[in-house]
Amino acid sequence: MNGVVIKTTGKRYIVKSNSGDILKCRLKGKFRIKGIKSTNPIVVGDKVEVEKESELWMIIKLFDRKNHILRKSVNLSKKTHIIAANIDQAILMITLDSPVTTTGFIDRFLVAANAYGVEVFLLFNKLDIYDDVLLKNQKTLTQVYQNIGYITTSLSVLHDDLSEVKEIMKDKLNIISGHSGVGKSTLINKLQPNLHIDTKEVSDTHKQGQHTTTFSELYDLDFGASIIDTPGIRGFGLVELDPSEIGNFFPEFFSLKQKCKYHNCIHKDEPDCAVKSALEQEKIALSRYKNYLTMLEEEQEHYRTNDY
Ligand SMILES: Nc1nc2c(ncn2[C@@H]2O[C@H](COP(=O)(O)OP(=O)(O)O)[C@@H](O)[C@H]2O)c(=O)[nH]1
Ligand SMILES: [Mg+2]
Ligand SMILES: [Zn+2]
Repeated sequence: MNGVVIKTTGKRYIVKSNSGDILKCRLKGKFRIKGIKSTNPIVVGDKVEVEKESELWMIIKLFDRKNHILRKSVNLSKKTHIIAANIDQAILMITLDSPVTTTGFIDRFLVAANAYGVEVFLLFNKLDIYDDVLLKNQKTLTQVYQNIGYITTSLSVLHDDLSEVKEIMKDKLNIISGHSGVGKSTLINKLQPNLHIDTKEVSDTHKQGQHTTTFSELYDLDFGASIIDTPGIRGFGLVELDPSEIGNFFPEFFSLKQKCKYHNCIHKDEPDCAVKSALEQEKIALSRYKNYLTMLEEEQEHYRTNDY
């Protein structure tokens, strides 16, 4: 019988079978995923085959993953912790006030999601508290991200109807991210009031260095979507990128790359760079280019310090 892992707690795995049964399972044998040194072999979102063996349900097979997302390495063993697998869409909730979400944060998130092969839905929240200036900034930002192909919605989760959001979430396995205080719990509670999921976050200082004992959980929502709740995780860690790769994860840069004079152009100091000309013609947003340069410099710095 096949199903999806909806919760993991240590050695226990809760699987929802394709016919809707909730099964407590254990792992049969060892599951090693090629190329990943991970602390956890099977995660929420994994598609598995289960079999009953003398009263106990066993996971006997892990099906190939469409993608998986990682948490930043939290210890020195270089092992990674996989948060979830088979994500269809990450919802990035953004507010321009209370709290402020910077374009630096947004663009970094988009690069990570792109590298993981996860689609992103940008949800701007708290429009009810924006003044004219913020509303104008919000419009500009929406335009920037729509122009490069992202789906965006802007609203007040507290006051507005959520049918558009539901439509975008429908038939997908979603994961929700964004700074603490942007309104993630408010959204989930309004989407499904009877869920009572624990959406509170651990404090910022604890979040960074420590290994939190919170576990992700997958919920099926009544309107036909699924959502993964990952307590304490507002973004996801990025596997190290080669500086020359970063531009590939900016879709509007990637589509111009062929026109750069050098095939390995990093769109910085090279002559005849199609990305820089597009920037001069205002076809590429300055904020995107600046955030790209920042990421590039950080990765280059990283490379240097790791160069023994
Ligand atoms: N003004 C306004 N406040 C909101 C809106 N959505 C959420 N909030 C408030 O923002 C605060 C943080 O929301 P919460 O859902 O806990 O954020 P989370 O940390 O992302 O889960 C709460 O006081 C919410 O009532 C909104 O659309 N407008
Ligand atoms: Mg919350
Ligand atoms: Zn270039």
